[in-house]
Amino acid sequence: MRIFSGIQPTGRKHLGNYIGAITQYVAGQDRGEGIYCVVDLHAITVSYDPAGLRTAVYDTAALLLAAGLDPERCIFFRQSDVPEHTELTWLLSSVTSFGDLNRMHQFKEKSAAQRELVTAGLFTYPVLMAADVLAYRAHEVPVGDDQRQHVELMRDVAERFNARFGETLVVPQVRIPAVGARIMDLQAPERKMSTTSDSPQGLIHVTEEPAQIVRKVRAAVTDSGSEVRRGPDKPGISNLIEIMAAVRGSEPAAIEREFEGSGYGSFKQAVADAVVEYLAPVRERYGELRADEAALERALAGGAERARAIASDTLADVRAAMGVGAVRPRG
Ligand code: AQP
Repeated sequence: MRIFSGIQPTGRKHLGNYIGAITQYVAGQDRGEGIYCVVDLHAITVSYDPAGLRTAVYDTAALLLAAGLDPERCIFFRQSDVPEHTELTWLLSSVTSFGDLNRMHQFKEKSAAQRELVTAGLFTYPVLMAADVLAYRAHEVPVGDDQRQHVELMRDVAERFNARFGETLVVPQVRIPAVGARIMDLQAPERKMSTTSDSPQGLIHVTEEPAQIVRKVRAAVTDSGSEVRRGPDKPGISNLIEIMAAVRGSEPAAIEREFEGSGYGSFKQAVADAVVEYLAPVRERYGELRADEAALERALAGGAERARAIASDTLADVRAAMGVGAVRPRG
């Protein structure tokens, strides 16, 4: 079983990224061959600062290592160090439907939010994401719920490629966690917790100070009732129940039973304490790992070399199947 996922080096990672994606990456190391990358080429599709991008790659790399990725037990690298991703993007763009790209929710949301240039790169972002995964012939893609549509698209791309050029690529399955697939903003629980959100009080960073975490959870928006239960009329409390279940490794129904009759105040305090405890070891390790950029660079470079060996093989098959380039001598 080969598992692949990528994460953007944008800003500080939040609790949604951690629960929805990062914990799945770490668990993937025990279930199969995990291949994970920091997708710096995705990050350049919106306005960004070049110097800040390098720093953000180190921030994200240190966070993933602190969370438990082990370069000895998985392949962990920086996307731009493996140029096969970009070549494969171009080749796959010839089997990607313009109409499908035009229906991507993320493009619609991000292009609407862009104050300056809406780039072609933002539009073709899902093709690069398809190339990331298909280059490794991965079987499974662990992501949060917001990435479901992009994985559907890459499955279509792989199927269309195989139908047109012969069986070459693996059609991957999406893997979305049963609990915590879509952690919502604490201040606006009808929308997902998001890096680019304009409500800093609505998101918890993985490396945030414990006192800040407590303050934000206690200030989370809830409804006027007092019962700790899920419901469409209770998006704020439902979100806190989901967070509590995810950090405890339990089920939302079990959380509802445990906190029946306890009231919002004490429930929020319990959630805050649980989140602080959950993130504390990561925050501590992050501080140590982030301080040594040379070690981070070595880890990423070693991973890129191993990744490239796999991706270049796939690319050679893709080129051959498409009739692109010189005929390959049979080895
Ligand atoms: N709120 C969320 N709940 C659960 N999972 C989430 N993910 C993102 N938000 C939530 C999952 O995190 C992984 C990495 O996402 P990314 O590479 O897109 O990183 P990002 O851009 O920093 O994440 P955001 O917050 O999604 O940013 P914007 O502001 O761009 O919307 C993915 O697997 C994603 O599903």
